[in-house]
Amino acid sequence: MPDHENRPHTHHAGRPRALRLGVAGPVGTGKSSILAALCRALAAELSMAVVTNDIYTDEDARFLRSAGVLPTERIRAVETGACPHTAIRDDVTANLDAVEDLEEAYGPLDLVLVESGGDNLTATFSPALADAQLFCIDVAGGGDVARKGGPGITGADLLIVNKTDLAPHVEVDVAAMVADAEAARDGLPVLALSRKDPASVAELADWVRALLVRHRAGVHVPTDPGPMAPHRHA
Ligand SMILES: Nc1nc2c(ncn2[C@@H]2O[C@H](COP(=O)(O)OP(=O)(O)O)[C@@H](O)[C@H]2O)c(=O)[nH]1
Ligand SMILES: [Mg+2]
Repeated sequence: MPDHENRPHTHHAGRPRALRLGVAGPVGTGKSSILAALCRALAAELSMAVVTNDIYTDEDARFLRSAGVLPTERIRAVETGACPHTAIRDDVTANLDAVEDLEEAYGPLDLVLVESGGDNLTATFSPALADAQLFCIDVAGGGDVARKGGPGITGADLLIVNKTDLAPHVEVDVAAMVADAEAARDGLPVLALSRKDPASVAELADWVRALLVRHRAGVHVPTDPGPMAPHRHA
């Protein structure tokens, strides 16, 4: 068993450690934008930090720092090399170190957001890293994406169908896409989101608030959406 699976869930004096919320999904579906929106919505009431994962660069961290949504030092980049899913799933050590460094430096924190260096539909977070995870797809990827399945779509704590403002331009029926997603998820929630639709952003922030309440009460159980399909690295 890898060492990280034995790490304790550390607690700051009587207070549960920060909720670690992963945001996964294919490249370009809007993960960084979701992190920015959550920081904007919640940073006034919660002590937050962010960890980004990129294959070759710290592009996502720089985007978030320049968005000015959190003090820049609370945004850390993990450069994953190779397949980004490795660092969020198979060996999460670098990410756990980044999260723990942030908690050490700025704790107690309420919420740490971890953005995956999204590669495809199959990458999800290990429960050793994320207490809960969002999986993000977007209407621009096509109305059929929700039917393509994969562990993120079927098992993430929340599935986001993002960029609904673009639906008319790409001829996607959002309601049908959400219905397909719900059919694939056996009762787990689906949220149609656009950063241009403040009500949907507020709904997302409320979902995170409710999750945090459950985390603090010790009743949230991290679940594993399941492993990715077997594959090989050249
Ligand atoms: N129209 C629209 N564009 C969005 C929305 N969210 C993100 N985008 C755009 O989608 C692109 C990719 O977003 P980003 O957050 O970097 O995706 P990531 O690769 O998943 O982190 C950027 O050009 C964003 O401006 C949205 O709700 N509506
Ligand atoms: Mg990003």
